[in-house]
Amino acid sequence: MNKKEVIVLQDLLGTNKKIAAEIRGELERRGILAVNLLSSPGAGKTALLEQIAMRLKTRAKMAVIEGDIETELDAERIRAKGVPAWQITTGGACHLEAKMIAKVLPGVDPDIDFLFIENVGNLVCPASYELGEHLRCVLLSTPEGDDKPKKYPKAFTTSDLLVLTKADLLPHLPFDVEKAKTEALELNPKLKIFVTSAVTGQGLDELLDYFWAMHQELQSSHA
Ligand SMILES: Nc1nc2c(ncn2[C@@H]2O[C@H](COP(=O)(O)OP(=O)(O)OP(=O)(O)O)[C@@H](O)[C@H]2O)c(=O)[nH]1
Ligand SMILES: [Mg+2]
Repeated sequence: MNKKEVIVLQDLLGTNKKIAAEIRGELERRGILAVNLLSSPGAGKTALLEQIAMRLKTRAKMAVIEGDIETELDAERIRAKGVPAWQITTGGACHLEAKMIAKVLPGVDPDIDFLFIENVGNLVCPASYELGEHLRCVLLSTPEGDDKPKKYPKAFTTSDLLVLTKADLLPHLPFDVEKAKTEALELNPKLKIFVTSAVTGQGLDELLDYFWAMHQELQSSHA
């Protein structure tokens, strides 16, 4: 990257950060906790959101913003669970940016408790763009391999939570949960780690309790 390109990128990221801060402020005024989910394609972001939608229904209100390069498929999956969902199609871009969220936000019910944002499937670019989230959650699925934290560090160093997904497949895979946890924590000692399965439901209640506690904390700090 030459000097001019570096300056353009810095400007872009600076503008993005500013818009993200405005979004965060607006969500806090509304008492909404925002969670940005990022992972490689197919790690199970939408499957996790479907499970969250089914479990959260009785105790809270949520909405989802879906990011994909093409199609409305993920938003349709979420709507099928009775949860409002907005689809952003980037038409080629490998990540969501804060200005895309800002466009959708006026249409989102101001009385929800949680806004989940599913980023475009990519373990690299989404890590550089804040979207106004309070929690960034990186997913790593067991078929991807336990070496991914070391190979794609930024997604792990910038996240608050690591969700190891597809735990039901562990008996069939050489994925070492302790190794993945240890190496992720070496990169980011503050990571909260959950081991989950959208098939068996493993770890989902613990994850939801954590989201709920963070929502309560947000509400009490902005009361
Ligand atoms: N065995 C198993 N399969 C899962 C689990 N979670 C998701 N899957 C499967 O993994 C595939 C991808 O899941 P998605 O939820 O679409 O993944 P995604 O991260 O949203 O994918 P993109 O939006 O394309 O990036 C689907 O076939 C799911 O059924 C799980 O916990 N266990
Ligand atoms: Mg998806």
